[in-house]
Amino acid sequence: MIIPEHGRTLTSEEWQPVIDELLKASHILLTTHENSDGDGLGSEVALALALRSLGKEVSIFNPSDVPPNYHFLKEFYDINVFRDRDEESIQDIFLADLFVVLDANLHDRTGRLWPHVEFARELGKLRIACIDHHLEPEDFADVMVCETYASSTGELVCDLISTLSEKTGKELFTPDSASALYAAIMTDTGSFRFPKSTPYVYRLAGSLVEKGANPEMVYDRIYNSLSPEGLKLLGLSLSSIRIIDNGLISWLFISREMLEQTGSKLFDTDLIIRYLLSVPTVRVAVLLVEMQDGRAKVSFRSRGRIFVNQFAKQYGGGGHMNAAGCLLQMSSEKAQKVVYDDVRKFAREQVDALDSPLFDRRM
Ligand SMILES: [Mn+2]
Repeated sequence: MIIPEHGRTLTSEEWQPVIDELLKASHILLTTHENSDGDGLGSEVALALALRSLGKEVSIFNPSDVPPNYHFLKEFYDINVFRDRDEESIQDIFLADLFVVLDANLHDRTGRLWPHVEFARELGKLRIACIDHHLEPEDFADVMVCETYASSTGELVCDLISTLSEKTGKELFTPDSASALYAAIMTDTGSFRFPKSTPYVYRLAGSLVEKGANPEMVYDRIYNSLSPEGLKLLGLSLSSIRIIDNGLISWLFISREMLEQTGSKLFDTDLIIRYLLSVPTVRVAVLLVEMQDGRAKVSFRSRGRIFVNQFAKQYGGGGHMNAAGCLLQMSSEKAQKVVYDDVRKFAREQVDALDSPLFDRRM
């Protein structure tokens, strides 16, 4: 593994298999994971713009809607939601000769698109590429660039577009694609704070600003985006946060009732989780949201070397060392009970291991 502090870019030989697929294809379909975020959306918009200027037919189809604070990306490129029963959506998959999955490394993260993609693949010509930075990729695509050293998929896509520009002798960055990539990298690094914010990432952000990215607009659109209803939910949530186990864990349950009472939506909860780590003793934060369809959405955050992705994995979820999540197919009452007991045990074990003299702090 590459030492994160130094950052790096892939060599053009390492990109070659992906570039071959991109240049060979004429109709390319891009997608990202369910409950899309800034990294997935910014990456697909930037790549779509670059591929379009190479004369490719490119469409973006996602398994879920674009959250309102990312709507500005739709002004740069059309982002469609894939509808199972919409003939045109399905048609697009069958017309494509390359399907590119961004910011996800498991086939089922593409949600309702997957059965159609699989069918199109069986019928013949559809190839699959995957570009991602999450841990533990599944071998589901024909070509994969899965690099966990990268702060974001945006960082990798930036590298890819630079390599494509070199190979084709065309400048493929525009102010719009630069802003989209800046949004991708900014959101996935927690505004350039997380451990993978290497000197390289800061230089990359600078180079995107040179290419015309607008950091002020991007930040404002993404973070100053609470609706009045969301702000009410924030107030209610802040007073419901529980800090347990001597400040080690922060816990918040957002019920359907809280969402309904404030008139807020599921995406409003995404902006609330950051407050759960605002108490310095907290090492593990848990946000559990009761969804309309009866499932429970659980998000985990951690401080330091605590691998919440490992914890989320036992429930079929995943993510990164400090940010992970899962969807539980059970009532929120049951989910609360299960996760509450498990997370207390997990946090205690993790912290004991970190405090042990056997733990190498240089890691
Ligand atoms: Mn990402």
